[in-house]
Amino acid sequence: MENNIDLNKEISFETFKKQVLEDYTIIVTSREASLLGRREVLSGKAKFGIFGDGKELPQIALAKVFQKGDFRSGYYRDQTFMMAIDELTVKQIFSGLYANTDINEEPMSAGRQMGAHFNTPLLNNDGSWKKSIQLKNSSSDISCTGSQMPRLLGLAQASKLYRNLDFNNSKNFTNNGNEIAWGTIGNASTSEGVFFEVLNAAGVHQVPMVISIWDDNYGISVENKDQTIKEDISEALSGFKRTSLKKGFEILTVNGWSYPDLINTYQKASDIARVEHVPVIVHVKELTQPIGHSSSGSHERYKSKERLEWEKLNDCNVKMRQWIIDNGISNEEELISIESKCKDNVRIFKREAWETYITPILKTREDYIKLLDTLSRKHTDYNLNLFKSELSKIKEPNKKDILSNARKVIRILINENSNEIDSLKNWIISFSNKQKKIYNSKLYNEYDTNYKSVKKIEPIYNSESKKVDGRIIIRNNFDSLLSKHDNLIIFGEDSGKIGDVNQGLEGLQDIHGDERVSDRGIREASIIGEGIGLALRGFRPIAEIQYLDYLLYALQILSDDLATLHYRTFGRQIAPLIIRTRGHRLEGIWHSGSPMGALLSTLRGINILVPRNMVQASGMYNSLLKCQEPAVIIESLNGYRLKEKQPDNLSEFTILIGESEKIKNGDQITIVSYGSTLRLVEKAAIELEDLGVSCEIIDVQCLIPFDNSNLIIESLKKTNKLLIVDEDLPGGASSYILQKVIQERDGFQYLDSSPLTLTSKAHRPAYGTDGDYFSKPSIDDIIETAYSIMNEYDPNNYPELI
Ligand SMILES: Cc1ncc(C[n+]2csc(CCOP(=O)(O)OP(=O)(O)O)c2C)c(N)n1
Ligand SMILES: [Mg+2]
Repeated sequence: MENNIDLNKEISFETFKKQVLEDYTIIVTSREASLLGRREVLSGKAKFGIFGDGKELPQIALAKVFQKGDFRSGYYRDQTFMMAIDELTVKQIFSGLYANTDINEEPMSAGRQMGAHFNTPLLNNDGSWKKSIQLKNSSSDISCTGSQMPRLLGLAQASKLYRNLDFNNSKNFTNNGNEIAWGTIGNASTSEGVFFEVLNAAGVHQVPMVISIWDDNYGISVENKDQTIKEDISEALSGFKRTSLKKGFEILTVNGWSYPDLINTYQKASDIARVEHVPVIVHVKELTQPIGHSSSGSHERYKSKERLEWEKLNDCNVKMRQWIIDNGISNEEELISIESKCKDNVRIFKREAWETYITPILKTREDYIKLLDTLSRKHTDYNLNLFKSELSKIKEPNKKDILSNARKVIRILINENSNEIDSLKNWIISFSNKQKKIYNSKLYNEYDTNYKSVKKIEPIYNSESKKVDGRIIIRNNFDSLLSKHDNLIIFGEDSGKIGDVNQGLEGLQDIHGDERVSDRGIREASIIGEGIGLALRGFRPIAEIQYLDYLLYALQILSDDLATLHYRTFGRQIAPLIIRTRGHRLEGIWHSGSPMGALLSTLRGINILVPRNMVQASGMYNSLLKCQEPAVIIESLNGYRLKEKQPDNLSEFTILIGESEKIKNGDQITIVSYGSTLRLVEKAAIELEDLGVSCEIIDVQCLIPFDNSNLIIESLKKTNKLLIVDEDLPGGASSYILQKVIQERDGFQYLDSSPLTLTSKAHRPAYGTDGDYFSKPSIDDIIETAYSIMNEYDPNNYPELI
């Protein structure tokens, strides 16, 4: 249904008519899919449905100007657009609704996302990048309203940068930066903070971004009068509008039911953004929701009779139909025939999607029931037929119904032994393992491009290497990295002109240019979004968040978007964004946090690296730039002025991501730590030796991935005692480490005494030296806690200290 036409070319009436009727076919098909989709939910075949009804027509107009190389960052209403650019079929809409887990049938997420969350593949099957310049691209939708905006900024920013930057394979992603990033957002979602944050940034940077606001006057039940100042988002945004003297947005408004106006408006928006790199807002008004917000409720509950009547009359599909007839393009008879064909087609594809979905499940049930029958014949004392009849009478079974039935049978037969029971157990294990691949895989990169592909290269020192401040090492390493990787760009608050607040980028803007090392406004969420979008378009961005404490502003986007991206696209998209920040030991409530537990519980899907010094940190950047992985690196704030030897092979030497490092040998107690507290542990260990305690110190370096070569377990086999020290809250990252060691790696068996964690207090750290001493673990605390473990184990030789 490719519907690109050259809107400036004179065409014959027949060609025009053909185009119009093709467009009409798409909107009618799309509407019918919405109507039948909703019915599938109400009849229980699907769990939840949200559709693009009432927004069909503007999406046809948008699709006409959407070119290869362009990107969409939108939301759940865009099914008509996806159909119009040939990236979504009716069968796929229904496969999504049923949560078919076959990626070939449900290419958006292999059943992981609810329907109507769209994307196009950006990676080939081997994990290599597709040439997005040859494709019509969509970044992957998420449900959180407004969260498509931050990444939209990066998608647009990439075009801006590509106008001036050229690198090895940049032609795979761009044609001189002429690509537009197209955003779509609902009227109510413009109330979200990130919407305004991104708008401001896009206006400042003048990037080729076109944001369509689908305005149906509602956000579920809440009307514009309760959502938006002046009840009108384009009016509210008038201060963002460009003038003859000042740069800003072009703001266009159009009614969503007017086919010719929509086509003209989108042509205009496209020209302005593509050629001039001016961002554009298209406020599409007077849209409707013919079947309400979603399948979870009816809009008759909150819309007045008059509004419902108005929506019927102003339905964009109805108006398009009227326009076709009024302008003599077609007639009633021809349109009825088109509509009837569309309905038939949707019904056929719906049925096909259902058959494709349910057939393998029915086959699984059949296989299982055969095993159950054999089991029944063997164990006649048990009424296993009951299980069979219960399962057989389910008309549309889920995999859960089958597996749960089988697991219950095993429990019933707990006191029996037979080959038949063994067969059923094997079947359960094999079926469950298959499901792991389907539901629990691809949280992290599993392609050959992942961190495991990076070989260890040791730092090389020569005899003349002098010790310098850590920040010099990291700066020189960044300098070398920028020369080596021409698609590397670094940006953040104060990162450009002064080279970051700790001068780890000092002077690098002068050397590498203000496009590659640059300042950004104070807007953490959209700094991260910018990084995500740039990473999707071939750049290797390092997005800098000034302090770890301020990562919280970006945590929602990191968690909802970046962390889920690879998983939710079943490995078809990845954003190898590196987030650089610094944290741990400064002073005060908002400058010394170490909320690692918060990160660990919200950022699964992103690597979390915690270097103790700048050589180690540099090695991590070097490794990450050799592979395709999203990661957060938290540099130690008090590490910039520590003296270290600078390696000769800057940008080359690597750290094996996920490997811990043994810092000191010992045989009585294992102390595990990372980051700034690691140095305290090293100091404490010297005094502990004087007290007769021999400590083995392990720096985990990476929290995700974690201790891949099991250094901690190896150490426990020797010491049989464990202390974990960090400056997160009690129950934070130290408990994560404990769970990994004790439960996941089965470390319990090697312990002779209770494992302990030593953390900061539960409150944010108080200010000043004493605030720190009484809030966070000190050397004294570490000595006493490690010693207490020895005291518990052997009180005769280690008498109580305090
Ligand atoms: C952050 C967040 N808050 C709330 C919701 C629940 N929610 C889903 S859609 C929606 C309304 C969105 O309205 P609008 O932006 O106008 O889009 P429409 O559905 O009308 O096209 C809400 C509140 C959500 N998904 N995400
Ligand atoms: Mg709305």
